[in-house]
Amino acid sequence: MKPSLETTLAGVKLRNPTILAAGVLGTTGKSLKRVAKEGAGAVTTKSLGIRPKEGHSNPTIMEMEGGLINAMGLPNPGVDNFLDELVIAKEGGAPVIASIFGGTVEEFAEVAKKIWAGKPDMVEVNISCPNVKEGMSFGSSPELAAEATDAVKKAVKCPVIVKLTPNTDKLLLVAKAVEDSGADVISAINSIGPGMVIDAETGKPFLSNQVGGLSGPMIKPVALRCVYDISSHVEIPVIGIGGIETGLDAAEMLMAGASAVGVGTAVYSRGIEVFSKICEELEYFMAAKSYKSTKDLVGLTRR
Ligand code: RRO
Repeated sequence: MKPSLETTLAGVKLRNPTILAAGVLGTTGKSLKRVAKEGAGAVTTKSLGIRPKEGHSNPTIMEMEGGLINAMGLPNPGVDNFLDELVIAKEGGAPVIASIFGGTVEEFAEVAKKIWAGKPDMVEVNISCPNVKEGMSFGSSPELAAEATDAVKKAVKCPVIVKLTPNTDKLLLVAKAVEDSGADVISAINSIGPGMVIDAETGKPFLSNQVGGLSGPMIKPVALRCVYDISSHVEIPVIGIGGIETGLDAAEMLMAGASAVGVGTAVYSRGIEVFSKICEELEYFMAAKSYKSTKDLVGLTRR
């Protein structure tokens, strides 16, 4: 019998554990629908704020050995302009996760209230953007993280995911604080940084923002460690993100303690087919090792 890839996150059923991570192909309903049709278990929008934002000027992203560095600066159409996009995204048939961002607790609450009108399946609270000042302060303060979580929980009626940053020494305090404030799921990690790339020709930083966040295979060991630590510390499920490109990467992340995996940078390296490829490879690995369900893998490293 084929192994089962189904997974459930806070009552939301996913046909497989791959999730389009926030920030990639997530600014239109059409692209989200396409990713869902390509086989992703769920799709996440680009983080949406209270008003439209252009983001930083180019260059905002650079390919490097082992992944990417980015400082997009939260370019997004604004929550009000995204409600129609959500309708289209849902036509893809996979659960839609709306990622939201706020500069203050009140703004988080306001964006959450607005996005709830579009009935996303889940809301992800981005308290971890390394490229805007406010992003980092929420993600590295247990108190602020708890307040943002609580505000969003009160504004929506669907499960709430909180996305954590690895760029803090308070990771586990933040994880516990958001769980205690009612978060249903934790996702980890956002990009690592800030990092800098210098152009030797000019002697200047490559990115217009000077610094940015690292993603892709180069951050996988950090992501695995964070997911292992977080899932050992809290009861709620974790979505593991960071360097997942193959079925084996996904298996390792599940073993570290994740219940599902986010895929972002690998869309650039393996194409939009990456979701079905990961599932095929994961299924092959599980069959070869006689694992019947993804549940058999979750947290295996700790058992
Ligand atoms: O838009 C960005 O610069 C960005 C965001 Br909001 C985020 O959460 N993580 C990231 O690497 N870039």
